[in-house]
Amino acid sequence: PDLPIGAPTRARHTALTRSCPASAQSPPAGASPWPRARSRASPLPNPATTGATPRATSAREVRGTGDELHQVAGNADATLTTNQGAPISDNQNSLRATPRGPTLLEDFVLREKITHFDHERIPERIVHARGSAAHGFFELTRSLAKFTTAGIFNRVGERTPVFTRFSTVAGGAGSVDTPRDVRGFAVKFYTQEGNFDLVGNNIPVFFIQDAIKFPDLVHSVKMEPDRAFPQAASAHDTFWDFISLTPESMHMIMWAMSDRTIPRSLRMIEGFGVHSFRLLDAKGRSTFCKFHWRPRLGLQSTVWDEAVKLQGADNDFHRRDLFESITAGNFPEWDLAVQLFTQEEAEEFPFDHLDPTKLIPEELVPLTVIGRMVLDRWPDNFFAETEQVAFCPANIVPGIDFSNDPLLQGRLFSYLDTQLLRLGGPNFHQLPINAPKCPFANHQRDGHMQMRVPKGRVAYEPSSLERTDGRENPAAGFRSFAEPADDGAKGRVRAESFADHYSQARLFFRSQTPVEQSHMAFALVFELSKVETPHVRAAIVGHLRHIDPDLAQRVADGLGMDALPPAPKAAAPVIDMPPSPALQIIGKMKKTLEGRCVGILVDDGSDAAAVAALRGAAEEAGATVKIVAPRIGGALLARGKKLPADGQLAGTPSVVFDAVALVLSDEAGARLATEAAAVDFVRDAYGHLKAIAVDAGARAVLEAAGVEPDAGVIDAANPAKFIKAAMTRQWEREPAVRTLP
Ligand code: HDE
Repeated sequence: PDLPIGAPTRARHTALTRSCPASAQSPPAGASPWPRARSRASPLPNPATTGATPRATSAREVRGTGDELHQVAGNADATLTTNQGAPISDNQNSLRATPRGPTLLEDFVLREKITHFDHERIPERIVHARGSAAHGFFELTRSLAKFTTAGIFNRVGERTPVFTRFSTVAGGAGSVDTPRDVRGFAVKFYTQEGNFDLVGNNIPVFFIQDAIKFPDLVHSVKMEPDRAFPQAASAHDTFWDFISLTPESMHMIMWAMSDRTIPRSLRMIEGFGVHSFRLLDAKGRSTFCKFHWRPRLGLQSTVWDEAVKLQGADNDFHRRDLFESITAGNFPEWDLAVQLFTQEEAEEFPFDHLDPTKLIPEELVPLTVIGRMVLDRWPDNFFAETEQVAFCPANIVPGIDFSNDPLLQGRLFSYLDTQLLRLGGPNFHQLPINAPKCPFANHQRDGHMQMRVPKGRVAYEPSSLERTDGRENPAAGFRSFAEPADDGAKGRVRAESFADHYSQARLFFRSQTPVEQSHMAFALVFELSKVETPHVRAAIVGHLRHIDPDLAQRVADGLGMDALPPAPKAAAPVIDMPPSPALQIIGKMKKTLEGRCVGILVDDGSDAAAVAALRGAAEEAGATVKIVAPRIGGALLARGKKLPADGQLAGTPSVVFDAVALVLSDEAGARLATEAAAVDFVRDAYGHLKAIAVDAGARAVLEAAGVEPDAGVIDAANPAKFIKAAMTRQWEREPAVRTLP
């Protein structure tokens, strides 16, 4: 009710606070309208917990020393306390001088809660800020005992716990999951001899040859500093300007412009350790090693238009996909394979394996599968685990060693350095997600956020006073490879063997299928069309001439150039290597629906038997099926029951599926033919080269979408044919839906 100014204060107070549950305890008639601080001594009921009998001691029970502090699983019976353990009586109202008076500084409960909240964010990673992670294990299936003393590569059948984080590189932590970008693929193995971090990417090469260029590369790809856009995109002037002046990036650019950078799922990407590492045997002999992760679900990517539309449909598409598959028990799995080679073999390669812009074709050094990784547990808490995990290429175990790759050498410094800032001090290794799962002991002490309470007077070694935290162990401790020193002179130099920037770019391009080649040309035209500076576009096309003249011409035509720009001088002759089909995606796609998702669009009157048959066939083939309907409550099927929907049509476009089916009555078909979301559902599925099953009623939507039925558009009455088509993309359809350069 409207209250006249100057109305009795009691009435005003009651009216203004009527909706506040705690103040519903209006003072008894005749009592002072102002409850005194004293009256707060008895706890005010929290509407959410009224009725529950708090066990006042339980919060105290979980407190103790050491590790119990980390055990904070939900305890519904616990009394809410401050961080100092003081029980809290009222979590709804701050302490006020009078009910409508100022809040008191004295309110330590309020101040502690707000202070903690104010500090909830830590700096995000400068690169790879957006990531999703999961727990799992690595199981060794083939021993490398001949080459390395590392325990995890010796004991066949042993399962080592892992934590794996996938990430995009350029965007911030809150950016989207599906930009064109490299994906990080970082695995922390909690081995019995310490943590081994394999901090890789989904691309086996990198943009630059020397770590000193990394800040420049990253500054160029990040949003431009004066305007703060574009976020999470390489399609802008500064990136391509830097690239045009950095010919060593050309091989990586070919990968970045391929569909590898627009993956369908994190479960369907490969991972690479990129650099050469060394394996060391008991005698200290070294074998070079490259690490590869191979997804058991096969490789699969989206098409560009689909990746763009996914950004609108679901910012968290990859995170949700990983979460849903793991929580449903469909655990993603990768094989770990190695390429092993000797120094002598390396000397015969037509490139320098220490140059991180080069890969070793599988056809030259075959892959040997040595184990598998299964991700079977989603983290309990995003911040505590996925955000606070700190990977570092320098985390290595006895039996493995670094090579002299200058990019790797720089990385060995960078990660710990950045993590000291990001995680606030030198004790972040004590966080549960980072701590080794084997015993660890040394005399490092103190520092911000020290969680341990070391005992005794000795914090040094050697000591004759008392034996405390550990002694060195020459027999089992980490040893570096006794590499003979090169007799060259010290200097800021780039080895001559790093001079060839185009041959492997050519190898990659020429190893692709024609479809993949045209996607690369398309991506280059798209990205360069976003570049406003003509000389930058011209410079890139100039580089492409060394890689493949036909590619250069197609991109130049796509950009509307009148003539091919001049090619820059190449620092080394470009050589032709035999094509490596292992570098394709299409060649590595698995014809399967396992791990994929099929969407079935239904409405009232859809035929129950047809829906059941399609669903059964898709599930039989290993797919997840989701029902889409105009209303989330579902649809009343003909000759069936009400079928609840998993997604509402407007919020569940076909981009989130691998294949779609439409089962509609004639009336629903006619109605949905005028519904943009339904028409787009079909048009996009068609444009993104997906299999589409339709029944008679749904044909109206097909027509409204202007879709020309082809081999991938299948009668819903034939689920087996639909499933077969759904196991791949309809590549032959592509020329009908878009012009590719
Ligand atoms: Fe990283 N990189 N990087 N990088 N990198 C980081 O470390 C860096 C490189 C990779 O999920 C940072 O903790 C330098 C190659 C992954 O937490 C930082 C150079 C490869 C992740 C850093 C490289 C990677 C990072 C940022 C050039 C593939 C995310 C936050 C010498 C083999 C790990 C952090 C996660 C993260 C530095 C190049 C992979 C700044 C200096 C090559 C997967 O330290």
